Amino acid sequence: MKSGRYDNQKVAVLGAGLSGSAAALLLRSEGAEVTVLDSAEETNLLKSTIDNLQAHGVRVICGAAADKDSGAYQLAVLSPGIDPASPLARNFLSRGIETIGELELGWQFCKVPVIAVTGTNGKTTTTELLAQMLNACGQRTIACGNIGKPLSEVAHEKQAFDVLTVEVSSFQLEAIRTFRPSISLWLNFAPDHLDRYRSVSDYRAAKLRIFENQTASDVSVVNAIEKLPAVRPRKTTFSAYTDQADFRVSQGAIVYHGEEVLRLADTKLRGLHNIENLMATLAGGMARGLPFGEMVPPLRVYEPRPHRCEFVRELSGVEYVNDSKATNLDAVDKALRAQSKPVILIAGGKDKGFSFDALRSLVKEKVKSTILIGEMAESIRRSWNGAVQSQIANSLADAVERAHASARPGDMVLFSPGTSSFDMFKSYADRGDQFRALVQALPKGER
Ligand code: UMA
Repeated sequence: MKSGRYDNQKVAVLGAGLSGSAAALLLRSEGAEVTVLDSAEETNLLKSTIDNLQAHGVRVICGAAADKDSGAYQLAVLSPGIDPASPLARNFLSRGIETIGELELGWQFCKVPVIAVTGTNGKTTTTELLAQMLNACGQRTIACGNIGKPLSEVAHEKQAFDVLTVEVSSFQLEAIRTFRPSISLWLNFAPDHLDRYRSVSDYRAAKLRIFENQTASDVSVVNAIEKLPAVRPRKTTFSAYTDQADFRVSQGAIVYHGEEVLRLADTKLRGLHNIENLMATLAGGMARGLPFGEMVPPLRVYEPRPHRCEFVRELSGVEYVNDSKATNLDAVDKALRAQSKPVILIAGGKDKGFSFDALRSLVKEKVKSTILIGEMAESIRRSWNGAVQSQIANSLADAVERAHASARPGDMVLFSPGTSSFDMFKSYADRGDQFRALVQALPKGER
């Protein structure tokens, strides 16, 4: 084997998901002796992943043995979904083993500049918008990171890029050391992930690390409404809510310092939150030296991704909308504000440590009735008691049937859960796919 940066080092990779698998293969190609540890029993992990790791000479330890492993390692690489307080991570941290996140590992092997996109909502849309726009403008890039393809995987590949467009989550930023994007995008911030963080300020502090290693020669693109601490990189601001920003909205268009850049009616994206995603994308492209004239055409043709206020079907005058990607209250807030029709809201899911109280007045204003599902159903009913009529469904299928039975022509059935899906589904995408299939299967003309 050729010599690599981690030759003969013993490295533990925690987690055998997408990040862990990519990190292990990268480290292996750099000469490390790699052990992947995962708390789940082997039968619950993807056989193809384990087989592939073993075929590359990676040792895999699963289940209780992983949590208690006492091997000597020089470094541990943490997958983002693993809480540092979990038994698996604590076993390494308490022994003083140097631990970095998968994002940090991938960064150490990046040969081209990185644009990093964070925010509570809109990260995936903006990362995709940016990547599509940059490619259309001749700057070769790929959308990676939290969006699905780990940075360690991209850094390992031979494909030539000019820049990498990386969606970064708080979980990933939490475990960086030298990660330094040339351009950082801070879209917005709202409470989330309180099942992992002790407080909202801990969650915010993890996200703020995006700026930590940036210097005055880098650029930050930030939402003007956010009260961020002073940061070193040059700043470009945007907002759909104030005029005190470099990019703002005026007379149905995105405007930069008085110059009209993009008419909103010319894009396929709707809602103020999406306008901000477009502004951040334009600011990111500007920091890459692109003129507006080149950036605008690809933004006009961009189609929104599924599960984000996705129109599914109209049946007997009722619109069905899949917003399964709404995994926090801020996302439901934005989805509701974008609607003008009376809404029958299907919400609920895993208990992430926050209550739905904050949505109470908006729900009272916009929602005709709610149908609640999952672990949080009862608690949401209590939060909205007296503001709206609620019923609890015992499955998503039951919820869709109840919505269909109660909706009247002119109504909208909005599936915007407000929390994560893992109590009943594999992911938000699985949850949204199931909702779409249930709605498509509703019979015409029956109620
Ligand atoms: N595991 C343990 N011990 C634990 C917890 C988990 O061993 O205590 C194991 C699980 O058994 C599993 C593995 O860890 O085998 C999973 O690791 P992971 O949760 O980090 O999942 P990956 O497959 O590596 O996916 C991660 C991101 N997941 C999370 O942050 C939860 C993916 O983001 C990302 O696309 C992928 O890396 C590639 O970069 C998903 C996500 O939900 C979409 N992100 C959150 C969000 O957007 O809100 C932050």
